[in-house]
Amino acid sequence: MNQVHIVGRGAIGLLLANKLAQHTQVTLITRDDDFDDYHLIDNEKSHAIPVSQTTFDSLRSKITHCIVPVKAYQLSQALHALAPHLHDDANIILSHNGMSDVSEIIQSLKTNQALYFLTTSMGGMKPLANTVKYTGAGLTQIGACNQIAQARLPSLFQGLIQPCLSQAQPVDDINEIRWQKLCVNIAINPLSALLQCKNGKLRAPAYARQVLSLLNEACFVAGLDGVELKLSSELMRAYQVMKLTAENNSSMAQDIKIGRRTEIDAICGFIVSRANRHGVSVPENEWMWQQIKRKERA
Ligand code: KPL
Repeated sequence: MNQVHIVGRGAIGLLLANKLAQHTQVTLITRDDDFDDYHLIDNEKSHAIPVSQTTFDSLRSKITHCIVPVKAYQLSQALHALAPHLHDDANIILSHNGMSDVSEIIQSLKTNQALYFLTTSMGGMKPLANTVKYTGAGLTQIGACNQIAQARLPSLFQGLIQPCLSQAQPVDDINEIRWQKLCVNIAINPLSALLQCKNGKLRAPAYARQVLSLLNEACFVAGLDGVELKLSSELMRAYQVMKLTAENNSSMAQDIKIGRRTEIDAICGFIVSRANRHGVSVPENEWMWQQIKRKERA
């Protein structure tokens, strides 16, 4: 696998760029070329991430492998800009918190363009626009979203992901994995953003009722959507992530702190919209969604 493009310069994009650059030529596609270099801080030590950079306007050749780690609400704009530059056989890897509807994206692809989704619990935060701080290792999972991706997943995994990411695995059912990650984000992100606290603080009994109600509603809605999630397993997963990332500020806590739009629409907002579709109510997710929207507006 000799070249990978990554859209944007978000925390996850830069963490992946740093890992993939060990074996692959990595090019970031950014809106402007403000920065000459990108850095990663790990354990107080900083090094340059060996990547090159381009903009959509300056792209000259077709892209064969592209990672799109942009927020759910930026996805359709990013894919629109990307589409004319994609090779007819391109592999496209999405990665973001929350849920997005991939069926529309799949319909817009050419017959041989493969779509994957990657989720990771690697931790990163950006102290500066061109710098990511590595805040913890975590599992990365990748799965296919369309049939052509299903067929190519083993070779993509062996050629691109496995050599660079030690804690990574290909998965058969990425939809179920996305729901599991959604539950983790529902339990941690909005509460930590409202309280402006580190993830570990949410393990306190004071927040147990809210975490339980949020996840109970999410598991119920998942069931209505045909995805069987056990409340006990999702609670265990969420509390384990709170423990593993105890010293981290969630991405939503950081977004609220610096006045940036959050991913709440694709997290609690997604549960509310699916619940509405099924004619059931999810008051805890609805409340959380509205609280974060209010904070965003403020
Ligand atoms: O995905 C995360 C995020 O911050 O967005 C978690 C898993 C909650 C880690 O902080």
